[in-house]
Amino acid sequence: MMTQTLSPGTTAQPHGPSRRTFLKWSGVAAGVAGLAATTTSLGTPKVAAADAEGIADADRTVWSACTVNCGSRCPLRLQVKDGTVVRVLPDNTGTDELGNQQVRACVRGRSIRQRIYNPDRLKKPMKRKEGTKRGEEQWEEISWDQALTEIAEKMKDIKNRYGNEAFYIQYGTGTLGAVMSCSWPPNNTPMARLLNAFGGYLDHYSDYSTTAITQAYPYFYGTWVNSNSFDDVANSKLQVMFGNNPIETRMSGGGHTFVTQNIKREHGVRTIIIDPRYSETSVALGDEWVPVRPGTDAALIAGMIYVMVEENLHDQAFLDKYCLGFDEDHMPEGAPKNASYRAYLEGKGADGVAKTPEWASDICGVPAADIRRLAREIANAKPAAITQGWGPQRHANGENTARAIFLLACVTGNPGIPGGGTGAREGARGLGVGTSFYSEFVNPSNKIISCFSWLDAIDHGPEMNTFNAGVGVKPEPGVRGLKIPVDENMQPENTSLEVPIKAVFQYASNSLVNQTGDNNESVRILEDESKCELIVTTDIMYTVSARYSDYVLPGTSTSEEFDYHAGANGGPMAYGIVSQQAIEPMYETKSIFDICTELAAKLDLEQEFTGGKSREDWLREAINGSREDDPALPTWDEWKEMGIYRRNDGPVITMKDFREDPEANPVPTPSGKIEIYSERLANLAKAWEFGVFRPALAGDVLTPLPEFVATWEGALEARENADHPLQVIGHHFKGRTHSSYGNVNLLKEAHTQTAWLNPIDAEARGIANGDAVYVFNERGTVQLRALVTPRIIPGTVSIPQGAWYKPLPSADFSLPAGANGERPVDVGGSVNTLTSLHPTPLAKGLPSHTVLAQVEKAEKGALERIEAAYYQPYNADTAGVSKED
Ligand SMILES: Nc1nc2c(c(=O)[nH]1)N[C@H]1C(S)=C(S)[C@@H](COP(=O)(O)OP(=O)(O)OC[C@H]3O[C@@H](n4cnc5c(=O)[nH]c(N)nc54)[C@H](O)[C@@H]3O)O[C@H]1N2
Ligand SMILES: Nc1nc2c(c(=O)[nH]1)N[C@H]1C(S)=C(S)[C@@H](COP(=O)(O)OP(=O)(O)OC[C@H]3O[C@@H](n4cnc5c(=O)[nH]c(N)nc54)[C@H](O)[C@@H]3O)O[C@H]1N2
Ligand code: SF4
Ligand SMILES: [Mo]
Repeated sequence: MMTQTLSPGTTAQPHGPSRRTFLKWSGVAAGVAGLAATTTSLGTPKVAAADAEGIADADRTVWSACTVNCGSRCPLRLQVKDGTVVRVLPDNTGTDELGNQQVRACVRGRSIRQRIYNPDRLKKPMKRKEGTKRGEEQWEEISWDQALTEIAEKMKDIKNRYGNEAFYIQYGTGTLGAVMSCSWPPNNTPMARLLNAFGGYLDHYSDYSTTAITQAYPYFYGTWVNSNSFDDVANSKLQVMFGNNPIETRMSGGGHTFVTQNIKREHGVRTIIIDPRYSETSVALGDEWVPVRPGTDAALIAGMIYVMVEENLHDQAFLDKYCLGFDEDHMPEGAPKNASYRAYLEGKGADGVAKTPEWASDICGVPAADIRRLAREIANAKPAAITQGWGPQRHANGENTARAIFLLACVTGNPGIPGGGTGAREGARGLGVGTSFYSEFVNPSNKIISCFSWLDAIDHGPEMNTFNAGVGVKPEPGVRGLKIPVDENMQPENTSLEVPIKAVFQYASNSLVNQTGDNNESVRILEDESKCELIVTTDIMYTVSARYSDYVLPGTSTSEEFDYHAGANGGPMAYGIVSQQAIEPMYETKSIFDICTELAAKLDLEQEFTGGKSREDWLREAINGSREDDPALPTWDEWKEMGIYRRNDGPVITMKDFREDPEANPVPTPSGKIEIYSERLANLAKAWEFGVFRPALAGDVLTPLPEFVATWEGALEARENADHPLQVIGHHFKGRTHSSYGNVNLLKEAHTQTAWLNPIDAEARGIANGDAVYVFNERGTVQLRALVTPRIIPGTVSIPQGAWYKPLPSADFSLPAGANGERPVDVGGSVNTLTSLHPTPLAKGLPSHTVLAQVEKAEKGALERIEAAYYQPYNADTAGVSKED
């Protein structure tokens, strides 16, 4: 295949849904003069007429924020009239200058009214009716008092029978951008404070974003490091992005989008994007797109480094001074012979294969001549900013891919200098606002599992330990990831779980079903209530995950609360937002602070939970207290007025101290150097067990070097698998933040859920742009529209992740041969209907972008069915709700 450069104009667009035209509707509404706002329980209040500065006779304009987990964080000015949000205005402070920029909300934040006033909003506490199964959606509306009394009783009972390590706080990022309503990390959530007072809970390490890379870091750089910030690319001769798509994943106008485009415009730095897709970032910033098969970056990198070494273009001085493991002269004592990266390249290692560009090309799909050319260009551009997004590591053996990209930055001598970088994701400036609310109680349990292991811990917790499932002990505060203690000979120690997870608390999370993986299998495990006995979900929406819960508690949204939100923009600007409550809590919703306070009272822990302070007391204290370390910060009262506070702290140059003096400032690896060969990984590899709970698969291996590993359902298996020959990835998508905003019709119309398919693959299957297709494997089947586009490498399909799982009985479909008729058909198009729960080897993390499947054109009439389901609310009113009052 050719390395190609596309212009955005060549993208074919499928026909959008035609049943309703929300965009047209909103266009008309905006042209009408005067104000009319009415709230109904179903649907957004209708608003007419507003100019850029909003509606003239609104009662007030309130600083609020969009705080979902897109990695940006945007202030919103909500105009309120008669207790209703009638208009959403963007930031009107700051300038167009880098470091002082306006933080303009993206298309999602601007449509937040459609989330506040959404038909899916949860209104009252609900309980699964006695005698019905999880997922049957037979709900009883109950009072808050009854809900919290029953939950407290069940908690006491579970604690008596299993102890505190049977309690789990589910991964959830819907409000991670808040302080008092924070949803992640678990130990920074109100529920954690309550559970700590109650005796503790089983914690998790890492996150769904970065499980593999988080565990790759300790064995390479010793700890998590960022790369330099994007504004420092002004000092670079070349920018290389591996699976990094900030234009779509950091969409805020004040954020990475602004910074990257500003630098590109001002400095014209040549930018190479390595991605299976011609991403939005390729469109906006890319000078060259290098289409790579998913999961094969480590092979591409080995091929490039082979050329660099062959032509002596690598930075040997950097490798000698700062790294261990590149060549045989720089290995830890006691390492076997020919275990260095150079030996691996030269075919002297265990596999006996030289990592020539031809070898790499066969795996990754980039022509050998291009690999040679890219190797020369990247090595000769001094300095070069090499970054990775988190797509490359969200794969089976993504740990090695992450380390391979770090390695490329090291071989070219880039860490620790302006214009260079570490090969990690870009750094950013932040403000140090913190609260003691979450640190007053320490979790009495020291055990920790991977964020992705909770279904295993429900299913077979007491059999899990460090070696077979990555159970670990908590690292020191401030350190991310898993700690595996080692003895004096650097041999790992084993830690076991004692009890299964029996109670799951899920807040601002749709990870019970939609966001974890293998939706159908997740449902199967959750349906067995002898396993997990209590599932409590607090959300603003009636989500897929709510459907499989025992108690569903209606939460308030950001517009119904006040809070602090830390911002990050990939550049020199540090900022934070103080939001104000714009409207009264809708229906019977409550904030998570109030829910936990009332639950604490039922457990006789109210005083411990609140510490005798109100939510506002805690927040005021957090902000005013942070001024002791950083006196430039505004006071709580000042910040409430100004909404957003920003300042220019200059570019981030990561590992500068280490670069300047590695003896005085060693990295926290055992050797104090960057470890290209990791002795700890070599030792772990001997102790690690695969195949205990599920069959061991290709790629389940720990290697001391950042080698390419051929994995299950990877690019090489795709060739052998006649039934499921296509690789499937699920990129993060502008229409949603995961599943959040996934039920906003305006956004659904503007950004239709489609499966990206290359014309070569489409033609071979008789599929035209806009056709309805099945995408299926043995784990499940989705039905959605095809987007036939040269913007994706042949052999790969991308289904944007986060769409709402909508399973329908497969008997109602004409399933293609080879699809699993035992499982339903998901007409919502959730890529997690296809993904696997098989964890990555070291981190036990998400392999979300490692999937094989087949695509076939769907039967006549399928398009109509998809359209019918597309805008249908998921709401509880359509489920079997019995109302007591
Ligand atoms: N609009 C929007 N923005 C978001 C989110 C969202 O849902 N919507 N989610 C937010 C969150 S929580 C996170 S963690 C981040 C996620 O940010 P990322 O993890 O960086 O996002 P992805 O889309 O998974 O991957 C980035 C790119 O990697 C590519 N890719 C996939 N596999 C490979 C591979 O093997 N090699 C290479 N070189 N590229 C590969 C994808 O095509 C994609 O373009 O985004 C955040 N921002
Ligand atoms: N296949 C595949 N799966 C993936 C990924 C992938 O790339 N591919 N990416 C993974 C990543 S990186 C992540 S971070 C996870 C994200 O997974 P989740 O953290 O589960 O993210 P969301 O789906 O956005 O769910 C957030 C929930 O919070 C709720 N919420 C939003 N705002 C509020 C609020 O103000 N109050 C309350 N009470 N609730 C609120 C929303 O309604 C929503 O149900 O998904 C992961 N899943
Ligand atoms: S989704 Fe992200 S970029 Fe968009 S408004 Fe919200 S915080 Fe800002
Ligand atoms: Mo994420």
